[in-house]
Amino acid sequence: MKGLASLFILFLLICSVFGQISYTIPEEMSKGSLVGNIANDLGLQTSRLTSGKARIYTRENGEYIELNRERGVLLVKEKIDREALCKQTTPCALHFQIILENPMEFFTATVQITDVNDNAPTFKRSEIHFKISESAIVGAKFLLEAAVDHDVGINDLKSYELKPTDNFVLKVHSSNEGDKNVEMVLQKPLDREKEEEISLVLTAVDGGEPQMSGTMLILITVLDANDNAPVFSQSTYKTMVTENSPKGTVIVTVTATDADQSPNGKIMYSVSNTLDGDSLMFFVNEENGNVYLNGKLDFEEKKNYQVNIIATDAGGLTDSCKLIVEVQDVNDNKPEINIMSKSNVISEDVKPNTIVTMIVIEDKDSGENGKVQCFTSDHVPFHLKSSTNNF
Ligand SMILES: [Ca+2]
Ligand SMILES: [Ca+2]
Ligand SMILES: [Ca+2]
Ligand SMILES: [Ca+2]
Repeated sequence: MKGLASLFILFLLICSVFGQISYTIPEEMSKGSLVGNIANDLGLQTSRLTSGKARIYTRENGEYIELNRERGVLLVKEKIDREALCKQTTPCALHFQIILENPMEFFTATVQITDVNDNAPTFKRSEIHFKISESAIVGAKFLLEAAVDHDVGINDLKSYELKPTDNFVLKVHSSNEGDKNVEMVLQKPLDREKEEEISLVLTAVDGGEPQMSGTMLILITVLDANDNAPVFSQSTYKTMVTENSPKGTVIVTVTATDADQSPNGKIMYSVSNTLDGDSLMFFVNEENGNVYLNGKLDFEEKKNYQVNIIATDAGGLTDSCKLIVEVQDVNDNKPEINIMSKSNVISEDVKPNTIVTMIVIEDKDSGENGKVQCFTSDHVPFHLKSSTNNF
């Protein structure tokens, strides 16, 4: 093959006429399109092309161009795709010879193929997923995928755009090899409680006319961090309980909420210990906040209780509320009669309204329940008279 080529070159050298012609056409021209009027440009008659059996000789590049001897023109024989022919190499050109016989002549022809913006920048994937903690710090970087544009020059990839820009900004680094490294950088902290799913669109545009673009969807799932403490719906709960309520009675339900996701938002309730032992009288269900009576109340002994109830999330953040329990009296005490002094013997001539005995009446209940009325039996020669309180 090499021998043949050398022979051919030698043969060409023997033919003493040299000429050179160059055309420039855009890629993707349809079959039959005019490349150039070669007869005119080389100063040849079309009859000479016919008689000389003018033909194209090419050793590579396939047969993209044909010679029409009758018209003396070069035509597109097969649609040319610059990208397939030259990839990223520029300039892109077809080189061939036009050979004539009788006498033998040859001309060197070059057809330069210019790029048309017929490729949009494309991403390998249509979407990309990230899971990012809401505690991620500002400046945290996330590598994205670079887009590829098969065109060259201004028709190649020009820039990127990321939208929306609420939380992230785009950083594009160009390496020495010409590759572009695309990153998104956190510029405003995420908040799962506000936005749990974020979608962004990365757009790559080229510099062609008209401009072409490609997009990639960026889906971000914001992972929860324990950045919210539980909050009680009321800072103080007040309730009234009758003193005869049995142990286990639900006296109130406290509620706290936590904006975080489970387990950071899972709340456990507890009664805070107190020095005076008040806390022992109540018990809270750690899951639902129901507060139960945990002992026997006695209004006469203690009329109100105050305890703190704590809500704790799984991460140890807390809130507390005050629970004030007022004990209500019930009539559970009989009046008690105590005789303070008595005269065992009364003279028959004693004068009316003489005090014969002193009685003290006591009822431990209060209010109406503690009010006492005293009566004597009918038909006795005595009557009751109240002096001071209870006497
Ligand atoms: Ca192109
Ligand atoms: Ca392009
Ligand atoms: Ca929390
Ligand atoms: Ca959170």
